[in-house]
Amino acid sequence: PVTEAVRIVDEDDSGIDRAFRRDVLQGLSQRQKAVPARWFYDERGSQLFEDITGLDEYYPTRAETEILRDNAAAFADAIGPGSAVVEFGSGSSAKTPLLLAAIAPAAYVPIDISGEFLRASADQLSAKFPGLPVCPVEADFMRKVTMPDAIAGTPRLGFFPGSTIGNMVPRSAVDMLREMRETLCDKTDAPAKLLIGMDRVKETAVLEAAYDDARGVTADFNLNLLYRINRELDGTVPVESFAHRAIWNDEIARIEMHLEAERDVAFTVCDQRFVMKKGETIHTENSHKYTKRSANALLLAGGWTPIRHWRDAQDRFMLILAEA
Ligand code: AVI
Repeated sequence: PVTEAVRIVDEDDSGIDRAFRRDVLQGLSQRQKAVPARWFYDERGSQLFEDITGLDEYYPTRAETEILRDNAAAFADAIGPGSAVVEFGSGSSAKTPLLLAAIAPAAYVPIDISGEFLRASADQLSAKFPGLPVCPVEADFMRKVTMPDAIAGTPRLGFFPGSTIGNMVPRSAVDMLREMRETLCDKTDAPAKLLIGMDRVKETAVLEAAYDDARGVTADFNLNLLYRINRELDGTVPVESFAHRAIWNDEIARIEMHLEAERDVAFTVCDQRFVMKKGETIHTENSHKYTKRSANALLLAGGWTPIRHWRDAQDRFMLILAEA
C-alpha cells in the first residue's frame, strides 16, 4: 500500500521554483560562479544519474551494493526488526530492497525532491514488498521533514546511501545531519539510528575517471543543469559553449565538477544578465571523500555517534551505522 505523496515544494504563480531561482541567481552573481549540486536532479538529471551508477568507471554504487549484500545478517543484528526506514533522497531506491530484506522493517518512508521519480520508485518497491506500508514524502530533506502519522511511535532508521553527504561542504553536511536528527527524533521516544554511505579517499586516477567517464554520461549530467536553467528560469545560456571538467582537490579531499566556458559568453537568466570570460567556470558539484576518522568527526559534529563501520572488499566505500 502506497499513500499519496505530500507535496512541499514552494512555487510562485508562474510555476517557478523559488529556491531554484534564488540559488541560480545568487550563485551566478558570485566571483566564482556556482550552482548547488542538488539542482542536477530534475527528471532527466535523475535518469542520467541512474545511468552513471551503471558505468564501469563509477564504482561507488557497486561497492555500496556489495556491502549491503554481503552483510545482511550483521545489519539485522545491529538494527533489529520493526523500524520505520526513512530514506533521504531515495531516487530510484535501487539499494533499498537489500536493506529492507535484511532487517524486516515496520514501514518505509522515501523522501525525495523529484516527485514523479519518487512515486514511480515507491510503487515498484511496494510491489516487491507487499504488505509493507510505503509512505512517500516529496520534500527537501535538508530541512526538518514532518513524518507521516502512520509511523508515530515507531523506532526510526534513517537511510542515506550513495555518499550524497559528500556533495555538501562540511558546514552544510553538519546542518543536514542535525536536521535529520530532528526529523527522526521528532514526537517519538523511540531511539533513532542512521545508516549512511560515504565514499573513501583513494587514488586520484580512479576518482577522476569516476567523474569523467569515457562515454561522456557525467558530462551530459553536468550540462543538463544548463538546459534546466534555460527551460525553468527562462535562460539563454549557450550550452554548446560549455565543457565538463572534473578535478581532484587534494587539500580538501574532494572531486570538483565545473562547467567551463570555452569562449567569452553573455546570457540572461530571469532577465538578469551574466557574462563569463573564456576559461571561467561555474562550479557545479563537490564530491567529498572520507577516511574513517574524518567520517566519524563529521557524524559527531552532526549529533550522531558512530557505532559500526562496514567496507567493501576493495576498501573503496563505507557504510556507517550511528545513533542519535
Ligand atoms: C549523488 N552523488 C553522491 C554523486 C557523487 O558521486 O558525488 C553525484 C555524481 N556526480 C557525478 N557523478 C555522480
